[in-house]
Amino acid sequence: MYDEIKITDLEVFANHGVFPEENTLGQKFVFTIKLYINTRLAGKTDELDDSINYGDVASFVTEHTKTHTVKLLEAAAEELAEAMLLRYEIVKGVSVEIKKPWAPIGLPLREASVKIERFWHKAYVAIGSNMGDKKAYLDFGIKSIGEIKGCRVVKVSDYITTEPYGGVEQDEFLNGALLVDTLLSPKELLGELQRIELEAHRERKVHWGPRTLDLDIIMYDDCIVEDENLTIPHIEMHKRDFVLKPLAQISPYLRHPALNKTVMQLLEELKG
Ligand code: A4P
Ligand code: MG
Repeated sequence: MYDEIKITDLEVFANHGVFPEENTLGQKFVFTIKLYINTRLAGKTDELDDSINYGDVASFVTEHTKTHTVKLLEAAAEELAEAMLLRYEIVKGVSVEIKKPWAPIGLPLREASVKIERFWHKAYVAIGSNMGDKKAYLDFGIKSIGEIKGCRVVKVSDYITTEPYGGVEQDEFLNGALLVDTLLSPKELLGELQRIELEAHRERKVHWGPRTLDLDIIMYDDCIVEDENLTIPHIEMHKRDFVLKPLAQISPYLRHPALNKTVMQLLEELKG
């Protein structure tokens, strides 16, 4: 799907390790890095500015590894993958393989290694408020999401005023939708959204009742999640015009992975 820029077997002398002597004496680590990007533009323009300088990547990997000592190869790979995805805007994903030649376990192995792949994901978040200064709560929610490490707010719909849905007698809502590029897993994102709801003084008293700030994950890539605490796509999204209308404004052709219909189609069907 993506093109690949690859650095093979870059050697870095660093101090990662579980054993104290590893942290002081140091040892050799060998990196194989793949950056998943679209190289079409650079292929056409022949300009380095339209791609990524693999010399810069190699320096960054070296510098980062020398300055971020951890115990596990898993942690070294995770931190490095995240740092590269945050640093290089056009990179969609990375593969990081770290090999430790002659890992000190007292047995004659050639090397131990860890390899991970990490990607930016697309999450759609519905936002709503029907208490106090509703606009200020929505603004606060969006600003806070933008401040999460590993989240970028890419699109924000207009805010629309909507009648309360769900049978509870309450004030009208202000609703919106946003597209967020994220490095977080669905569960991690839910945790962050709930933290932000709490910061907005949200108290969970009445189910479907009044709230200062409600942040729901509507979709996450093409994922279907059915956990105890998390259902994606949002279980009621196709029944709610206060979700579909703002969503249609930012991504009309977004397709529900289970119903196999676009947001526009779902909205048309709901209108009947
Ligand atoms: N949960 C499961 N899946 C998700 C998901 N995809 N995103 C769980 C977010 N949370 C998800 O939510 C209850 C539990 O749902 C969470 O603990 C989470 O683990 P909550 O926000 O704590 O409680 P709630 O909001 O009272 O219930 P719920 O079901 O989230 O209500 P909704 O669906 O948010 O609906 N009318 C208008 N016009 N506009 C509105 O925005 N909102 C509601 C609330 C009712 N009527 C409305 C509006
Ligand atoms: Mg909710």
